[in-house]
Amino acid sequence: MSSNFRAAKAMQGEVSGEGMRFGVVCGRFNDLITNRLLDGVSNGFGVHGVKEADVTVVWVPGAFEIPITAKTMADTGNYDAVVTLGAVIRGDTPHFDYVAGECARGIQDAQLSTGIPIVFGVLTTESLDQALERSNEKDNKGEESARTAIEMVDLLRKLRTS
Ligand code: INI
Repeated sequence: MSSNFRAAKAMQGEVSGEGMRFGVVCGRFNDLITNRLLDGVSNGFGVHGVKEADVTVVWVPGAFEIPITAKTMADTGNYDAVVTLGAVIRGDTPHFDYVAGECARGIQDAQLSTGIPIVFGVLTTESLDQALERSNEKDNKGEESARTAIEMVDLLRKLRTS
């Protein structure tokens, strides 16, 4: 008989952020975009029950500085998850690939080494227009990142206690 894993015991996180504590690391480079991403995070957290008092926002010069800052926040034990926000735009720099690549790698390393979810809310785009399209009121990577952070906190709690 074939198995049906749709019917098997399944787990996923709920998007209910009441009582959760978050760090947000925000890059100042391209702050036109990162402020819009931060607005998205505010909406996402607000809609899902996260209190302003439970969120700490830290600004850093650019995307390259995000991983060490996110890791430092995660290491404190004061946050259930960290959301990172940045905007790396290819047109701005010949070293786009280094900045974007090292930022992504550093964030993944940090979440794996700390065991705290660190969400990749860093836009890597070809143009300012593409970054604007992904940081507006309808489509906002910051809002999506806030939801992802809440869901991952809940999922990892469930997995660790199951
Ligand atoms: N930082 C960004 O966040 N986005 C960029 O597009 C960018 N560009 O284009 O260079 C950028 N550079 C700065 C970098 O993140 C560091 O702050 C800097 O190199 C100092 O370490």
